[in-house]
Amino acid sequence: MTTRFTRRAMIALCAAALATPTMTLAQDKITLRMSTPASETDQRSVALAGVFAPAVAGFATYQPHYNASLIAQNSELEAIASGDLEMSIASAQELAQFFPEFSIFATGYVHQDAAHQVAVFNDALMDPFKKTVEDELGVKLLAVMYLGRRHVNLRQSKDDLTVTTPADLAGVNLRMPGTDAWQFLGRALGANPTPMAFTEIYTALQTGSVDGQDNPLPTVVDAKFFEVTKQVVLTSHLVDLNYVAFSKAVWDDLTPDQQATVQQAAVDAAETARIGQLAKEEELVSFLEEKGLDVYEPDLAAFRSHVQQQYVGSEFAASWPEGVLERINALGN
Ligand code: KDO
Repeated sequence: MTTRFTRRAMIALCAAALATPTMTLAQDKITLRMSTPASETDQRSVALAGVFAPAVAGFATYQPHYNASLIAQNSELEAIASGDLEMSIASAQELAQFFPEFSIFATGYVHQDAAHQVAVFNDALMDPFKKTVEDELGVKLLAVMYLGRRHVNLRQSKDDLTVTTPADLAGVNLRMPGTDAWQFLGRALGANPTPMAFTEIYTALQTGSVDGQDNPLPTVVDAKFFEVTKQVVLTSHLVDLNYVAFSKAVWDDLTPDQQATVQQAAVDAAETARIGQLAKEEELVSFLEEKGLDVYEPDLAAFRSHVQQQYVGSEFAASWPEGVLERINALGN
Protein backbone atom coordinates (compact mmCIF):
# COMPACT_ATOMS: atom_id res chain seq x y z
CA MET A 1 0.00 0.00 0.00
CA THR A 2 1.35 3.43 -0.85
CA THR A 3 0.22 6.66 0.75
CA ARG A 4 0.56 9.45 -1.78
CA PHE A 5 0.91 12.29 0.68
CA THR A 6 2.83 12.19 3.91
CA ARG A 7 1.61 14.12 6.93
CA ARG A 8 4.75 16.23 6.78
CA ALA A 9 3.95 17.20 3.18
CA MET A 10 0.43 18.13 4.17
CA ILE A 11 1.58 20.30 7.04
CA ALA A 12 3.83 22.15 4.56
CA LEU A 13 0.85 22.56 2.22
CA CYS A 14 -1.31 23.94 5.02
CA ALA A 15 1.40 26.38 6.03
CA ALA A 16 1.53 27.59 2.42
CA ALA A 17 -2.23 27.99 2.42
CA LEU A 18 -2.11 30.17 5.52
CA ALA A 19 0.10 32.58 3.64
CA THR A 20 -2.40 32.78 0.75
CA PRO A 21 -5.80 34.45 0.84
CA THR A 22 -8.30 31.61 1.04
CA MET A 23 -11.51 33.48 0.28
CA THR A 24 -12.65 35.20 -2.85
CA LEU A 25 -14.61 38.35 -2.17
CA ALA A 26 -17.72 39.00 -4.25
CA GLN A 27 -19.88 41.90 -3.17
CA ASP A 28 -18.91 41.49 0.49
CA LYS A 29 -19.77 37.81 0.41
CA ILE A 30 -17.33 34.97 0.51
CA THR A 31 -17.40 32.56 -2.40
CA LEU A 32 -17.58 28.89 -1.51
CA ARG A 33 -16.28 26.91 -4.47
CA MET A 34 -17.38 23.28 -4.26
CA SER A 35 -15.92 20.70 -6.63
CA THR A 36 -17.24 17.18 -7.17
CA PRO A 37 -17.12 14.51 -9.88
CA ALA A 38 -20.89 14.16 -9.38
CA SER A 39 -23.38 15.63 -11.83
CA GLU A 40 -25.72 18.53 -11.15
CA THR A 41 -28.66 16.12 -10.89
CA ASP A 42 -27.03 13.82 -8.32
CA GLN A 43 -29.03 13.97 -5.05
CA ARG A 44 -26.03 15.29 -3.11
CA SER A 45 -25.54 18.12 -5.61
CA VAL A 46 -29.25 18.89 -5.63
CA ALA A 47 -29.37 19.07 -1.82
CA LEU A 48 -26.31 21.28 -1.53
CA ALA A 49 -27.68 23.69 -4.13
CA GLY A 50 -31.22 23.59 -2.78
CA VAL A 51 -30.62 23.50 0.98
CA PHE A 52 -27.04 24.51 1.78
CA ALA A 53 -26.76 27.42 -0.67
CA PRO A 54 -29.87 29.36 0.45
CA ALA A 55 -29.07 28.77 4.14
CA VAL A 56 -25.67 30.48 3.85
CA ALA A 57 -26.74 33.07 1.27
CA GLY A 58 -26.67 35.91 3.81
CA PHE A 59 -22.88 35.89 3.86
CA ALA A 60 -21.67 33.39 1.26
CA THR A 61 -22.14 32.59 -2.40
CA TYR A 62 -22.14 28.86 -3.02
CA GLN A 63 -20.41 28.10 -6.32
CA PRO A 64 -20.65 24.43 -7.35
CA HIS A 65 -18.46 22.82 -10.03
CA TYR A 66 -19.79 19.48 -11.25
CA ASN A 67 -18.32 16.57 -13.24
CA ALA A 68 -14.84 17.26 -11.82
CA SER A 69 -14.71 20.37 -14.00
CA LEU A 70 -12.68 22.36 -11.47
CA ILE A 71 -10.63 19.78 -9.55
CA ALA A 72 -9.85 16.17 -10.52
CA GLN A 73 -11.51 13.42 -8.51
CA ASN A 74 -9.54 12.54 -5.36
CA SER A 75 -7.55 15.79 -5.47
CA GLU A 76 -10.20 17.95 -3.81
CA LEU A 77 -8.82 17.69 -0.26
CA GLU A 78 -5.38 18.69 -1.45
CA ALA A 79 -7.01 21.66 -3.20
CA ILE A 80 -8.81 22.72 0.00
CA ALA A 81 -5.58 22.32 1.98
CA SER A 82 -3.71 24.57 -0.42
CA GLY A 83 -6.45 27.23 -0.58
CA ASP A 84 -7.63 26.49 -4.14
CA LEU A 85 -11.06 25.25 -3.09
CA GLU A 86 -13.41 25.84 -0.16
CA MET A 87 -15.63 22.74 -0.19
CA SER A 88 -15.96 19.21 -1.53
CA ILE A 89 -17.86 15.99 -1.01
CA ALA A 90 -14.96 13.83 0.15
CA SER A 91 -14.78 10.06 0.30
CA ALA A 92 -13.27 8.07 3.16
CA GLN A 93 -11.06 6.45 0.51
CA GLU A 94 -9.66 9.86 -0.43
CA LEU A 95 -9.01 10.65 3.23
CA ALA A 96 -7.28 7.29 3.60
CA GLN A 97 -4.64 8.54 1.16
CA PHE A 98 -3.51 10.92 3.91
CA PHE A 99 -4.68 9.07 6.99
CA PRO A 100 -4.79 5.28 6.40
CA GLU A 101 -7.02 4.80 9.46
CA PHE A 102 -9.93 6.28 7.44
CA SER A 103 -9.93 3.05 5.42
CA ILE A 104 -12.09 1.58 8.18
CA PHE A 105 -15.00 3.65 6.81
CA ALA A 106 -14.19 2.47 3.27
CA THR A 107 -14.15 -1.22 4.14
CA GLY A 108 -16.65 -3.61 2.63
CA TYR A 109 -19.60 -4.62 4.78
CA VAL A 110 -18.73 -2.35 7.76
CA HIS A 111 -21.48 0.26 7.57
CA GLN A 112 -24.89 -1.39 7.61
CA ASP A 113 -27.16 1.35 6.31
CA ALA A 114 -27.66 5.12 6.09
CA ALA A 115 -28.74 5.46 9.74
CA HIS A 116 -25.65 3.53 10.87
CA GLN A 117 -23.44 5.98 8.94
CA VAL A 118 -25.03 8.92 10.76
CA ALA A 119 -24.69 7.21 14.15
CA VAL A 120 -21.02 6.52 13.48
CA PHE A 121 -20.34 10.05 12.22
CA ASN A 122 -21.99 11.64 15.26
CA ASP A 123 -20.41 9.28 17.80
CA ALA A 124 -17.41 10.30 19.90
CA LEU A 125 -15.39 7.61 18.12
CA MET A 126 -15.20 10.01 15.15
CA ASP A 127 -13.72 12.88 17.19
CA PRO A 128 -10.06 11.89 16.82
CA PHE A 129 -10.58 11.20 13.10
CA LYS A 130 -12.17 14.64 12.58
CA LYS A 131 -9.50 16.34 14.67
CA THR A 132 -6.66 14.78 12.69
CA VAL A 133 -8.16 15.96 9.39
CA GLU A 134 -8.69 19.43 10.81
CA ASP A 135 -5.26 19.76 12.39
CA GLU A 136 -3.16 18.14 9.70
CA LEU A 137 -5.08 18.93 6.51
CA GLY A 138 -6.96 22.11 7.42
CA VAL A 139 -10.29 20.51 6.48
CA LYS A 140 -13.44 20.30 8.60
CA LEU A 141 -15.78 17.34 8.08
CA LEU A 142 -19.21 18.88 8.67
CA ALA A 143 -21.65 16.09 7.88
CA VAL A 144 -21.95 12.65 6.37
CA MET A 145 -23.75 12.20 3.05
CA TYR A 146 -25.24 8.88 1.99
CA LEU A 147 -24.07 7.78 -1.44
CA GLY A 148 -25.75 4.40 -1.26
CA ARG A 149 -25.18 0.65 -1.50
CA ARG A 150 -22.54 -0.11 -4.09
CA HIS A 151 -23.26 -2.98 -6.44
CA VAL A 152 -21.40 -4.61 -9.32
CA ASN A 153 -22.69 -3.40 -12.72
CA LEU A 154 -21.47 -5.38 -15.74
CA ARG A 155 -21.46 -5.16 -19.56
CA GLN A 156 -21.81 -8.93 -19.95
CA SER A 157 -25.31 -10.35 -20.02
CA LYS A 158 -26.36 -12.66 -17.21
CA ASP A 159 -26.47 -15.50 -19.76
CA ASP A 160 -22.78 -14.99 -20.44
CA LEU A 161 -21.78 -14.42 -16.82
CA THR A 162 -23.93 -15.11 -13.78
CA VAL A 163 -22.29 -13.89 -10.59
CA THR A 164 -23.06 -15.95 -7.52
CA THR A 165 -19.83 -15.85 -5.52
CA PRO A 166 -16.58 -13.82 -5.64
CA ALA A 167 -15.01 -16.63 -7.69
CA ASP A 168 -17.32 -15.65 -10.56
CA LEU A 169 -15.66 -12.22 -10.71
CA ALA A 170 -12.20 -13.72 -11.34
CA GLY A 171 -10.67 -11.95 -14.32
CA VAL A 172 -13.47 -9.38 -14.52
CA ASN A 173 -11.93 -6.01 -15.29
CA LEU A 174 -13.85 -3.87 -12.82
CA ARG A 175 -13.40 -0.11 -12.85
CA MET A 176 -12.87 1.28 -9.35
CA PRO A 177 -11.77 4.80 -8.37
CA GLY A 178 -8.03 5.28 -8.28
CA THR A 179 -6.92 5.09 -4.69
CA ASP A 180 -5.43 2.17 -2.77
CA ALA A 181 -8.48 1.69 -0.55
CA TRP A 182 -10.76 1.40 -3.59
CA GLN A 183 -8.43 -0.95 -5.45
CA PHE A 184 -8.13 -3.16 -2.38
CA LEU A 185 -11.92 -3.40 -2.17
CA GLY A 186 -12.08 -4.41 -5.85
CA ARG A 187 -9.60 -7.22 -5.25
CA ALA A 188 -11.44 -8.22 -2.07
CA LEU A 189 -14.56 -8.69 -4.21
CA GLY A 190 -12.64 -11.19 -6.31
CA ALA A 191 -12.37 -8.91 -9.36
CA ASN A 192 -9.46 -7.42 -11.26
CA PRO A 193 -9.81 -3.70 -10.40
CA THR A 194 -8.83 -0.99 -12.88
CA PRO A 195 -8.31 2.56 -11.58
CA MET A 196 -10.20 5.19 -13.54
CA ALA A 197 -11.81 8.58 -12.89
CA PHE A 198 -15.58 8.66 -12.52
CA THR A 199 -16.01 10.92 -15.55
CA GLU A 200 -14.38 8.30 -17.83
CA ILE A 201 -16.56 5.35 -16.86
CA TYR A 202 -19.35 5.74 -19.42
CA THR A 203 -17.00 5.70 -22.40
CA ALA A 204 -14.95 2.86 -20.93
CA LEU A 205 -18.10 0.77 -20.57
CA GLN A 206 -19.26 1.74 -24.04
CA THR A 207 -16.00 0.79 -25.71
CA GLY A 208 -15.42 -2.29 -23.57
CA SER A 209 -12.13 -1.14 -22.10
CA VAL A 210 -13.59 -2.29 -18.76
CA ASP A 211 -16.09 -5.10 -18.08
CA GLY A 212 -17.94 -3.21 -15.40
CA GLN A 213 -18.00 -0.72 -12.60
CA ASP A 214 -19.40 -0.52 -9.08
CA ASN A 215 -21.71 2.22 -7.83
CA PRO A 216 -25.07 2.61 -6.11
CA LEU A 217 -28.21 2.35 -8.26
CA PRO A 218 -28.94 6.13 -8.22
CA THR A 219 -25.50 6.68 -9.76
CA VAL A 220 -26.00 3.91 -12.33
CA VAL A 221 -29.10 5.78 -13.46
CA ASP A 222 -27.90 9.38 -13.03
CA ALA A 223 -24.71 8.71 -15.02
CA LYS A 224 -26.66 6.58 -17.55
CA PHE A 225 -24.41 3.54 -17.06
CA PHE A 226 -27.53 1.42 -17.67
CA GLU A 227 -27.31 2.39 -21.34
CA VAL A 228 -23.99 0.55 -21.70
CA THR A 229 -24.36 -2.37 -19.26
CA LYS A 230 -26.59 -5.45 -19.05
CA GLN A 231 -26.72 -6.50 -15.41
CA VAL A 232 -26.46 -5.32 -11.83
CA VAL A 233 -25.34 -7.84 -9.21
CA LEU A 234 -26.71 -6.59 -5.89
CA THR A 235 -23.59 -7.24 -3.83
CA SER A 236 -24.17 -4.27 -1.46
CA HIS A 237 -20.44 -4.55 -0.80
CA LEU A 238 -20.10 -1.02 0.53
CA VAL A 239 -22.74 1.23 2.11
CA ASP A 240 -20.89 4.21 0.75
CA LEU A 241 -20.59 7.73 2.12
CA ASN A 242 -19.07 11.08 1.42
CA TYR A 243 -18.27 13.80 3.93
CA VAL A 244 -19.15 17.46 3.44
CA ALA A 245 -15.61 18.84 3.63
CA PHE A 246 -15.04 22.53 4.38
CA SER A 247 -11.92 24.68 4.51
CA LYS A 248 -10.80 25.28 8.09
CA ALA A 249 -9.11 28.54 7.06
CA VAL A 250 -12.45 29.84 5.72
CA TRP A 251 -14.26 28.53 8.78
CA ASP A 252 -11.88 30.36 11.11
CA ASP A 253 -12.69 33.64 9.37
CA LEU A 254 -16.43 33.23 9.95
CA THR A 255 -18.25 34.66 12.96
CA PRO A 256 -19.62 32.11 15.48
CA ASP A 257 -23.14 32.72 14.10
CA GLN A 258 -21.97 32.11 10.56
CA GLN A 259 -20.15 28.96 11.64
CA ALA A 260 -23.32 27.65 13.26
CA THR A 261 -25.27 28.44 10.08
CA VAL A 262 -22.75 26.63 7.87
CA GLN A 263 -22.70 23.63 10.19
CA GLN A 264 -26.50 23.35 10.30
CA ALA A 265 -26.80 23.92 6.55
CA ALA A 266 -24.42 21.03 5.88
CA VAL A 267 -26.34 18.71 8.23
CA ASP A 268 -29.67 19.71 6.66
CA ALA A 269 -28.37 19.27 3.12
CA ALA A 270 -26.98 15.85 4.02
CA GLU A 271 -30.36 14.83 5.46
CA THR A 272 -32.20 15.99 2.33
CA ALA A 273 -29.70 14.16 0.10
CA ARG A 274 -30.04 11.01 2.21
CA ILE A 275 -33.83 10.98 1.91
CA GLY A 276 -33.59 11.57 -1.85
CA GLN A 277 -30.97 8.88 -2.37
CA LEU A 278 -32.82 6.27 -0.28
CA ALA A 279 -36.04 6.91 -2.20
CA LYS A 280 -34.22 6.48 -5.49
CA GLU A 281 -32.59 3.23 -4.36
CA GLU A 282 -36.08 1.89 -3.60
CA GLU A 283 -37.57 2.71 -6.97
CA LEU A 284 -34.69 2.10 -9.35
CA VAL A 285 -34.61 -1.71 -9.48
CA SER A 286 -37.81 -1.71 -11.50
CA PHE A 287 -36.57 1.18 -13.65
CA LEU A 288 -33.43 -0.79 -14.54
CA GLU A 289 -35.43 -3.94 -15.24
CA GLU A 290 -37.66 -1.96 -17.57
CA LYS A 291 -34.50 -0.86 -19.37
CA GLY A 292 -33.71 -4.55 -19.92
CA LEU A 293 -31.03 -5.12 -17.28
CA ASP A 294 -30.94 -8.20 -15.08
CA VAL A 295 -30.87 -7.10 -11.45
CA TYR A 296 -30.32 -9.91 -8.93
CA GLU A 297 -28.78 -10.84 -5.60
CA PRO A 298 -25.74 -13.10 -5.49
CA ASP A 299 -24.81 -15.31 -2.52
CA LEU A 300 -24.40 -12.38 -0.11
CA ALA A 301 -22.98 -14.49 2.71
CA ALA A 302 -20.24 -15.70 0.35
CA PHE A 303 -19.39 -12.11 -0.68
CA ARG A 304 -19.46 -10.80 2.89
CA SER A 305 -17.20 -13.48 4.29
CA HIS A 306 -14.76 -13.34 1.35
CA VAL A 307 -14.45 -9.55 1.53
CA GLN A 308 -14.08 -9.52 5.32
CA GLN A 309 -11.39 -12.21 5.18
CA GLN A 310 -9.31 -10.09 2.81
CA TYR A 311 -9.14 -7.24 5.32
CA VAL A 312 -8.06 -9.45 8.21
CA GLY A 313 -4.30 -8.99 8.63
CA SER A 314 -4.17 -6.37 5.84
CA GLU A 315 -2.12 -3.17 6.02
CA PHE A 316 -5.41 -1.29 6.17
CA ALA A 317 -6.66 -3.18 9.21
CA ALA A 318 -3.28 -2.57 10.89
CA SER A 319 -3.95 1.19 10.69
CA TRP A 320 -7.33 1.03 12.43
CA PRO A 321 -7.21 2.35 16.00
CA GLU A 322 -7.84 -0.38 18.52
CA GLY A 323 -11.47 -0.99 19.41
CA VAL A 324 -12.95 1.27 16.71
CA LEU A 325 -14.33 -1.56 14.56
CA GLU A 326 -16.08 -2.99 17.61
CA ARG A 327 -17.53 0.44 18.45
CA ILE A 328 -18.76 0.87 14.88
CA ASN A 329 -20.37 -2.57 14.98
CA ALA A 330 -22.00 -1.78 18.34
CA LEU A 331 -23.72 1.24 16.77
CA GLY A 332 -25.39 -0.96 14.16
CA ASN A 333 -28.37 -3.27 14.46
C1 KDO B 1 -16.91 6.70 -8.05
O1 KDO B 1 -15.95 7.28 -8.58
O2 KDO B 1 -17.26 5.57 -8.34
C2 KDO B 1 -17.64 7.46 -6.93
O3 KDO B 1 -18.85 6.77 -6.64
C3 KDO B 1 -16.75 7.52 -5.70
C4 KDO B 1 -17.38 8.43 -4.64
O4 KDO B 1 -16.55 8.57 -3.52
C5 KDO B 1 -17.70 9.78 -5.22
O5 KDO B 1 -16.52 10.47 -5.56
C6 KDO B 1 -18.55 9.60 -6.45
O6 KDO B 1 -17.91 8.75 -7.39
C7 KDO B 1 -18.81 10.91 -7.17
O7 KDO B 1 -19.36 11.84 -6.27
C8 KDO B 1 -19.77 10.71 -8.35
O8 KDO B 1 -20.99 10.18 -7.89
